Amino acid sequence: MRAALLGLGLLAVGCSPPAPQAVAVDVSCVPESRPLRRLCTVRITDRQTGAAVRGATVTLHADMPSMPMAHSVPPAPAAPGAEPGVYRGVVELEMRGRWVVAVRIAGPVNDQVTHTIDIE
Ligand SMILES: [Cu+2]
Repeated sequence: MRAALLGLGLLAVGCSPPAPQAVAVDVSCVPESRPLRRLCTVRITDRQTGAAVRGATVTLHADMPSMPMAHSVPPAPAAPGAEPGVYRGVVELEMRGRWVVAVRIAGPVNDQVTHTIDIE
């Protein structure tokens, strides 16, 4: 009986947004056409099943930690590609130096990871 009640409790917790560790998020960014343009690829997989996470809304928020309030790069959407669970978007950075891209994920899963880009 006690175990059954505990089980119900866990089910109730399951209704809240999943913990950040529910998904694995892999981010890579490569130069694209212009020096300050980066094409970022975000791959989202379910940690438990390894399945690709489809239907997520992914946005890329770039900022320069060393220059608080100095930049306001508009968030760039990362759109789903042909491969399930893979999203791509382009960030336009504004100067050389270290940038941090916050990758925000919403939809079937909610998570945020950061990715550092150094532009020489
Ligand atoms: Cu700057």
